[in-house]
Amino acid sequence: MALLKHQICAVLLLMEFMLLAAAESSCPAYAGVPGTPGHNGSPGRDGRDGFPGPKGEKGDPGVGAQGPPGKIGPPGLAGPQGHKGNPGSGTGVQSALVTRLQSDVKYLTDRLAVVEKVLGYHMFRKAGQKYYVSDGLVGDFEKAQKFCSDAGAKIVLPRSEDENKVLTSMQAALESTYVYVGATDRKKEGHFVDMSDQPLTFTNWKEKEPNNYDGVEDCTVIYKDGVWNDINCNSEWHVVCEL
Ligand code: MFU
Ligand code: CA
Repeated sequence: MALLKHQICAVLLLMEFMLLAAAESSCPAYAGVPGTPGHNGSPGRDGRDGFPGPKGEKGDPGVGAQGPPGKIGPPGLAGPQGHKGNPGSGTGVQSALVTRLQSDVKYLTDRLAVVEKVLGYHMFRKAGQKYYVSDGLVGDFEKAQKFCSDAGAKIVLPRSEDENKVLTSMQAALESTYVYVGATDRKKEGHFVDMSDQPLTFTNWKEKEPNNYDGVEDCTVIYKDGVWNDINCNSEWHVVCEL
């Protein structure tokens, strides 16, 4: 009897299980009361990078610090011979340096004074270490001499082919037929000297000149093409001085 009771119970249990399984799969059932929402999950992983954006506007010029200085340039041409130095006091390198600087400052100060004087003229040209200047004055040789000496200068006298070329270019700019040159033979006919009575170290006489035409030509002029002619000292020509 007890065994039968056990068997019946087992069958009943099996049937209940089967009914429950069938109901769950096919019968509408009451959903029940919703539970409370769960907690937020932890943040997901970072997404991948997006596509590049559009190009921005051009920026303003920078105001950063200046770059480093460039490489040192090639050496310049040799300058003119320096002035005689001051006697040294013999107290070593510093004293020699001061002496050298004093001499350099004097040289530069003197050159600057010349350049500033040159700037006062309407026209000027550099001819080696000299400057040729003109204010467009026209006059006889006496007037030319006075104009130049009043300026602390001398009537122009080219001492080389290069200087002669500089004067020729200046003459073209002045639009003059002749320009007086500082050479005369007033003291000794046929013997041309400079304004300090020294013999000429460079001349550029035109062919058959100087000819002392009519026996009255003791002064010198330069033509537009750069050649020289002796002429009388009373004619009025353009005046150029050298500093
Ligand atoms: C030449 C020059 C003179 C002058 C005369 C008119 O002589 O040497 O200086 O210019 O011409 C023939
Ligand atoms: Ca002549």
